[in-house]
Amino acid sequence: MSQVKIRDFKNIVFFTGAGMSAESGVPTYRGKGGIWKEYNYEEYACQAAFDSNPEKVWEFHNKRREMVAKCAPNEGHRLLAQLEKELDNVTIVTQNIDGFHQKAGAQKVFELHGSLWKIRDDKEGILAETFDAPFTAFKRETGTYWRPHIVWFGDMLHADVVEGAVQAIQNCDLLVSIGTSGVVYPAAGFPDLAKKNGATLVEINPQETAVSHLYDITLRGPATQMLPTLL
Ligand code: BV8
Repeated sequence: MSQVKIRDFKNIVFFTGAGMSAESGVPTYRGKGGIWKEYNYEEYACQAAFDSNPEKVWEFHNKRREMVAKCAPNEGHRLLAQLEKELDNVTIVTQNIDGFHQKAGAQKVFELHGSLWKIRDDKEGILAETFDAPFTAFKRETGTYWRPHIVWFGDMLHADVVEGAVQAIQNCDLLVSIGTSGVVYPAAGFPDLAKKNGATLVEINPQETAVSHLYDITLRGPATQMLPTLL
């Protein structure tokens, strides 16, 4: 049982990574079967690749749309959404792009790395959302292309999202990190902001991570089993 109980805290942030959706069947990035083990992001998931071969980049992202569309939020996503409804101040800051927190009913979600379901036309400056899987109308009549609204390596994170996420993290008294390897910056540095402001930090991950030393409590197990021990 965990000696930390969520209801003993007032301002709670759940900081999630790909491990949050592992039990939904969505592959993680760096573990066994990880996405970046199978695909070189420089060929399929970065601005330069998109500029030189948008069709190839869309083929990769449509594979991911179809694969995620076959999966569903798990017990862990549902529990976080329920806690957000029940408690006064719960915020979810996610590195995930699958939209499963929202699909499970969560409202206050900051998507640090964008969304698989959002698209944008940088030339026209427009943002849209489509759950088509696959999304085939990526070449626009204007001759421009819809781009996945995803923060790729080398992209700046979206300032408004970072501002909201950092504000919640700096004001929290409990940060629970779930399913992240803590290697991608600037996101990986965010939990330290909470620590510097005196928050209690809990890490839920079956494995030791690059940032485990930051955490007051580490729960070594899968999210759906470890989260209930915090109730
Ligand atoms: C930036 C998009 C400023 C979504 C991703 C050189 C050139 C350019 C940049 C850099 C550079 N060197 C360093 C950088 C910065 C770079 C970076 O940090 N690189 C790292 C790898 C060294 N960061 C950036 O580029 C960021 N932008 O810095 O802008 C800038 C600009 C120009 C030049 C310099 C700086 C943008 C980062 C965003 C990258 N986008 N993907 C997509 O395509 O899918 S990366 C990818 O990593 C995802 O976004 C993912 O969210 C993120 C983090 O991964 P995790 O979520 O932690 O997943 P992972 O698989 O790693 O771990 C899963 C964990 O779950 C494991 O620990 C496992 O044990 C655990 N687990 C498994 N099962 C369970 C579980 N846990 C609980 N329960 C379970 N059941």
